[in-house]
Amino acid sequence: MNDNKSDKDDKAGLSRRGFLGASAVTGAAVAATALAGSVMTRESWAAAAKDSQLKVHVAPGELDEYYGFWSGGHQGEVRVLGVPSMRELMRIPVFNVDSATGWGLTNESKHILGESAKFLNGDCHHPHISMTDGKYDGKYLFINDKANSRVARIRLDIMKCDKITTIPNVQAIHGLRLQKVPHTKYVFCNAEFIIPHPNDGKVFDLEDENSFTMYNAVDAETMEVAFQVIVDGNLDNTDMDYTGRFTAATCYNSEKAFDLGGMMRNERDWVVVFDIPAVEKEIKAGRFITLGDSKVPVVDGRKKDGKDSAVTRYIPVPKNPHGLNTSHDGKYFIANGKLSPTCSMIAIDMLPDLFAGKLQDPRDVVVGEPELGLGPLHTTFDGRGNAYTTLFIDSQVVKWNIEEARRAYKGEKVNYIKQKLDVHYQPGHLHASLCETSEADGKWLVALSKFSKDRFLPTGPLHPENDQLIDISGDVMKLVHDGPTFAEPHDCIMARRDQIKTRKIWDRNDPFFAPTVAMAKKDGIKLEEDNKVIREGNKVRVYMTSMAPAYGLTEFKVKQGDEVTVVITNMDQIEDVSHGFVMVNHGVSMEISPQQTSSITFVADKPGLHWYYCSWFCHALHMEMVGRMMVEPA
Ligand code: RUQ
Ligand code: CUA
Ligand code: CA
Repeated sequence: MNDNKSDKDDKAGLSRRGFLGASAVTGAAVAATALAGSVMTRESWAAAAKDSQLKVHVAPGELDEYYGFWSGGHQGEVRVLGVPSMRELMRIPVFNVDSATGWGLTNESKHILGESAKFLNGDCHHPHISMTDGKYDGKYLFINDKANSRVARIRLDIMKCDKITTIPNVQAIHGLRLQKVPHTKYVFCNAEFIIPHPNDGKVFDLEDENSFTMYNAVDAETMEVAFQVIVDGNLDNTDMDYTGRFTAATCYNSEKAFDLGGMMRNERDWVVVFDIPAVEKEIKAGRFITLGDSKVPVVDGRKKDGKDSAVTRYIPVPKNPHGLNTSHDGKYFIANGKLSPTCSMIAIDMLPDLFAGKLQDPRDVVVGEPELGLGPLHTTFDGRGNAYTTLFIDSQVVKWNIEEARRAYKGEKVNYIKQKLDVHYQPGHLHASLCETSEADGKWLVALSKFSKDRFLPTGPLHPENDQLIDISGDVMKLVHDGPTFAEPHDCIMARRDQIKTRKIWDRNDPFFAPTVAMAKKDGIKLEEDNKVIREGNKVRVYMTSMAPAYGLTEFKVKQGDEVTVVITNMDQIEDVSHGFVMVNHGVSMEISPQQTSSITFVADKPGLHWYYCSWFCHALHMEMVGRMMVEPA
């Protein structure tokens, strides 16, 4: 133990030694201090967190217990971290362009991006892993793009994006969650903004009944849009239950306003609940429309003359609610009040009665509305009956007991608040290990703080965000790690490492590069052996292999103005021997990992000699892994 009392300790009127001494004798001392509601300083928490910090240290060569998948926000990618070390393991480009892997540059990635390759930006928020029976099955990870209204899928065996879908006739896909039970058949995604239909510039009025937004379901396997549901108001976040029947979404703009003042007018907005089998029934019965040239069935889920639709119910909750979280026990949809200090607990087992018209008032399904603090945004769970909610304005995570909050709502005198922990600062999402599955294990919690202010070395006007790791395995939360991150991990999830199974080298039959394999076949090329140039008019295809430290072709000749496609197949079988291909001064760069085929197309517009080189350090003679393109003048 540290025997030197620091200046800071004195200023804070605290003896770190004394504090640690007490907690060392019995952990209960820490609990008592925290539960008494005393505000703990940075120093005292640091001391209390000492033992937790030991758990965070993953020694060199050791592996983390959890995979963390972080949204890269408006940077457009997904990041893979190890938890609890918080070490960044990998980045998966999705809605961005990436010069290391060539995502957005290679033909394989452009094929996956399709139409949306024209966008160079994205804004992803919500990563979620496919499930079977309410548990992660490790197959796919899905993520939204708010900026260009898209949903992407990542194959977790190779950790590459393999499909991107643009949702038609909507603007800004925000909330995204998956069907949990019996398996992820649908990806549910919220289109946030209300727009006129058709949006052809003739009407700009949001009051019009032809102005609306839609709740969307994407088929997880085909990635085609399965259906859309028109809603009243707008849509923020969403989640699904553990029966496979209901999903719910928050709406902060029940006012259908177009400015800040208008969006805050109502004291209550609502949670809209969707009966998914009922939507499927409507479509089967032909009760749907289509919009524009989209063929996607659209079901109307709005109230008509005060009467509910067949597929939705609107449950009033205060005020501009944001996060929507299903408790891990499947009992509640929890709507986070944002402009109200409360969370609203909706009893999922009462929803069949609500849909059957057996309840007088939709508010009857609200069975708890705990007062938690200022700015509740998102809630997570530890599997032991506690919920944890971020308080954006208070800069805290509040731990509260779910069933006690329900009893308090009935009038019982019970203090459901267990602890408030300062985080730094202004937290948005928070996520506890496995909390969105039935296996919530209550070990780690990450609070994704939007501001870091004074927590790190200054980096100019633009600051990093701060993803803080909190140990929730004991009776009290302990902050154990500050994690600076670049713009902007809205959300993250954690899966046990045994739930993710990755390939070490590519399968030659992988669909990721199947279109390139098909092209080679047409050209009569054996990708694993041939080093050949095929010409078809001014289109030139250069096929070569690579094996450390050499390309199969160290020179090729083309004519100025030719459209050149370089196709490289990496014949190395050894794990980790990735090659690259860069054509100098041509904006050409890509990754070719062991047993992968990658291709990239460019115009040879400059006569002369142009070197190409390997960009991934693969061998002692990596620098020598080069070749020359010779371009004859036109
Ligand atoms: S939302 S900070 Cu984009 Cu996930 Cu709540
Ligand atoms: Cu191949 Cu470096
Ligand atoms: Ca509102």
